[in-house]
Amino acid sequence: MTRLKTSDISHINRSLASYDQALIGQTGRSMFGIACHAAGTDEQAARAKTDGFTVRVIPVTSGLGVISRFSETVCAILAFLGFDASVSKQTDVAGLALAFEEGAAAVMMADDRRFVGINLKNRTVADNTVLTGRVFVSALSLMAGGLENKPVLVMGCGPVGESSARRLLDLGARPCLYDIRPDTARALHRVLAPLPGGDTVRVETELSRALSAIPFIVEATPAADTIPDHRLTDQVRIAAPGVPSGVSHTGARMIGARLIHDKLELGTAAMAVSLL
Ligand code: 2YG
Repeated sequence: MTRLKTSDISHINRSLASYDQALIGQTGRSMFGIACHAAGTDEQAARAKTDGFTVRVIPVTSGLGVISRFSETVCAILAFLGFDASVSKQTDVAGLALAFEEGAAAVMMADDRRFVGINLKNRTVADNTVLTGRVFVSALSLMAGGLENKPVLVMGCGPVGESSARRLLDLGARPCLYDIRPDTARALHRVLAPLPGGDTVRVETELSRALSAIPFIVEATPAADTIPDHRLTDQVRIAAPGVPSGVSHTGARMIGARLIHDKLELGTAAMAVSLL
């Protein structure tokens, strides 16, 4: 799993409003709306619940330690979405205890292994990896006008790719699994095959063939520039939860609104909505 750098996230706070507008243009729905689509909840009902839903973001110093601006950025995303969010004055155990003592509705925190939200009342755990896959597939579906019966290429068959493929099956799409390690793609195929729609799941070992045949792509790898610019046809639509982006800067300029990529926003929004 990729560890974010401060430089990955330092722009987020000041660009939330413009990113939200861009998403509305691309998908017809805001960050909050896409998160509701991923959670399968009604947007109006969810909005009503955010008021007074206090979320405490707790910096965690374990392992490789705090990422400067991480907690503040998570907090800014939550506040932008209408949650009553703040960064805890205390880190780690003290911060968690304080959240309970102050009656917070939920906490959000990340160590080197997991980034989670936890609803302190009903014990729901929102996992960033799982919800990032789900929310980017929702965004792709909204951008594409639905993915029912359509083949969708999933690049990267790790935890985000798996969550993406599961959501694709929920939406009636036909996941085509690719991983740089074919055995990883085959292992995911074995996991998905017994699920409803699992019989439509395919494994692709030749990336260039897949990219020339399938215009809908979920790029969930931790590598940069995995999709060569010359593969970016005017039919392609890409949701790219992988960090760094699998589409180059040149490629992103070429396909413009047909690419959705961010490093923290949509996943955090999906976590927050799933805690309501
Ligand atoms: O509290 C802190 O500042 C640090 N303990 C945060 C460490 C986060 C490590 N994890 C990552 O950087 C990413 N897995 C977060 C999610 C990226 C978006 N999918």
